[in-house]
Amino acid sequence: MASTPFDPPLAIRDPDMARLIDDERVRQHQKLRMIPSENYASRAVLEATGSVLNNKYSEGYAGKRYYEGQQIIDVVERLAIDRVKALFGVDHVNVQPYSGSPANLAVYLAFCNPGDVVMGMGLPAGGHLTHGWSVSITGKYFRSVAYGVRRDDHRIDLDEVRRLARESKPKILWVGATAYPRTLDYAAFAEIAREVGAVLCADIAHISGLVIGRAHPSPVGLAEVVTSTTHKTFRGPRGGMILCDAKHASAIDKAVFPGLQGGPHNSNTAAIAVAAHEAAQPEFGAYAHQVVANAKTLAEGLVARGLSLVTGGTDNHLVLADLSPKGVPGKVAARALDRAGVVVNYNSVPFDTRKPFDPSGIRLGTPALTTRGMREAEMSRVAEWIARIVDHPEDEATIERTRGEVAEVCASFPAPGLGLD
Ligand code: DSN
Repeated sequence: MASTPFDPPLAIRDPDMARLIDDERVRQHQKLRMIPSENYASRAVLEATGSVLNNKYSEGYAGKRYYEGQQIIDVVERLAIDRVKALFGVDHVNVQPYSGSPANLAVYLAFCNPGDVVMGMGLPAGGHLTHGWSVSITGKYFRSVAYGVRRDDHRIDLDEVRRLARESKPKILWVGATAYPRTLDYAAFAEIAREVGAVLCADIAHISGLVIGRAHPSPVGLAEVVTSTTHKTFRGPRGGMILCDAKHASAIDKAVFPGLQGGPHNSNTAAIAVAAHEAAQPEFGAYAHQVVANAKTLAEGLVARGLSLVTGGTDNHLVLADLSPKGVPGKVAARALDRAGVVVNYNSVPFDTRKPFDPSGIRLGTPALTTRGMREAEMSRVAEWIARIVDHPEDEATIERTRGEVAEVCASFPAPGLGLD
């Protein structure tokens, strides 16, 4: 076949970028990636993400597009929708949101006018920016009311949620979090939303894979709208999706396009379909349960070594450690851990007295390590390494020794999708 000037592979066409991508591939292989919102997408998901579907514009929805040439794309998008519908047992799915924040913005656009009251978990308590936090557009364009967690046990205070909802009558009530290590009580939230006439929206970005695998209760049937990213425990491409009851289908679709976005990212749509196909396999349920079992073992190991955990442990995929009793700022610990080969993020803890950019905690998750096949035995070692570094964040010999032990374990657990196994 005749070649064109565009045919050479990346390594020839742009060696600098090829090298950077290779470096990142090696980093992802050699380190323990414990940021709870990250994972490893499979080779099949990555192939679809980097496919020629990238080249097609498809504004609109299957069967009703504004551009011709949709013979294949319509089938791709319908397949993604049907697979996600079957996974969650929902009436309607939109797979076009570019990620979680646009998915959530579309929900506001579907149900609210500027200035309306909305309610969500406050960022310092573990909520997401887009649930109405002040610095986000969702806190600037709407009158946002934040609920939090109890001071004594750091669990969601449902009495406070009910009281605030009765007082403020929000249009939307969000249930969902990015740094909350416990099971969410969707039935209780649904009761509150019903009483005050709010649309209950569950943001399951972090836990969608756990919901599919039945390692966390599903909000479907209780929340009228469910949003999620597709790259966390779902293990798909960077993207977003909105699930809803039939009665909201048209409002949600109109809000995503033409309300908020232009053409969907078709290669991501295809990769969502691939991830949904993978999540429908029986082994995905085992994965989801192992994510939680690993997080519990990690939490127990950290507590046994003197770390203080928000809520004392975990029911899901993440652990939030408050390092203030140790006298070590979260950022200092996170940087030392990264040098030792354990990648976490520093994070505020409830009622934190430090600033968000220099907070008291670190947030750890098990989705990526579990994808690599690590289990309880490895989690006990990980707990030992984390506690060791937190106790000696400036001891070069300790960091060096830990880095060697981490690298040895990583070498035995090849990560999917990297092409290094
Ligand atoms: N969802 C956030 C996280 O938890 O990392 C990013 O927005």
